[in-house]
Amino acid sequence: MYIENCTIIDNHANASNGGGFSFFGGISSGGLELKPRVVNTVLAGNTAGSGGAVHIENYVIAEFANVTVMHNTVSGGNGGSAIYFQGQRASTVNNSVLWYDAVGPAESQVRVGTSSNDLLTVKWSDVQGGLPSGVISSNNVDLPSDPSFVDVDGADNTRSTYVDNDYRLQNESVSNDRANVTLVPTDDLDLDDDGLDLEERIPLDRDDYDRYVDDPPGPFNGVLASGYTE
Ligand SMILES: [Ca+2]
Ligand SMILES: [Ca+2]
Ligand SMILES: [Ca+2]
Ligand SMILES: [Ca+2]
Repeated sequence: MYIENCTIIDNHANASNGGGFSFFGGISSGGLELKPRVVNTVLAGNTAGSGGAVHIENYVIAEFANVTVMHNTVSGGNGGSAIYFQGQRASTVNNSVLWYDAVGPAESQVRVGTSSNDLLTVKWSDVQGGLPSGVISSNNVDLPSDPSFVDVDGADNTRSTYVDNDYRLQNESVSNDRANVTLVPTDDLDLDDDGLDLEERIPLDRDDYDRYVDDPPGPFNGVLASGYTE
């Protein structure tokens, strides 16, 4: 299952799971594994009882790359305003931005289950408040202030109206051009419609602009922005 270049805004699962996506896999260790891939996608303003933006459970191997997860909230005790994960398998979140999802006293944006098989790895991402124990983490940052979005509350200057909010990074953002190109999945859906090359790394962002372009004056010498757009 490929979900690429999508906008998942203002969806509500009430007391249930996964306001944006709920990925629920096989019913036993011998059952089917679900393998969703989510790339170049923004999830904002979604709510649920568990996993405000995304809930993952039961033999799921999920891959998230260059997603932006903002302003999602959770109401139940399982938590995870951005992502709740008890996948019983190894899933990954790479090159992503998780900011302004609701964070309570004992809550973080990401929550993982307690099984030793709940293997969630987060790399090269900017995660407000950092990651809880149990998440395998490398090369992430938790910046002291947000990474300079274009207009986090939109033209109406109201965060809780999401459609007009602009979660793209400003060029000078400290999260711009620091992501890891080698973690971008291959272009199986041929987003650039070149017909021939499905093996290249996904060449475009959510807005169909080229990835891999240096965007000065950010502090990094890389080319790939974190999140859904360049
Ligand atoms: Ca504004
Ligand atoms: Ca707004
Ligand atoms: Ca292609
Ligand atoms: Ca760039």
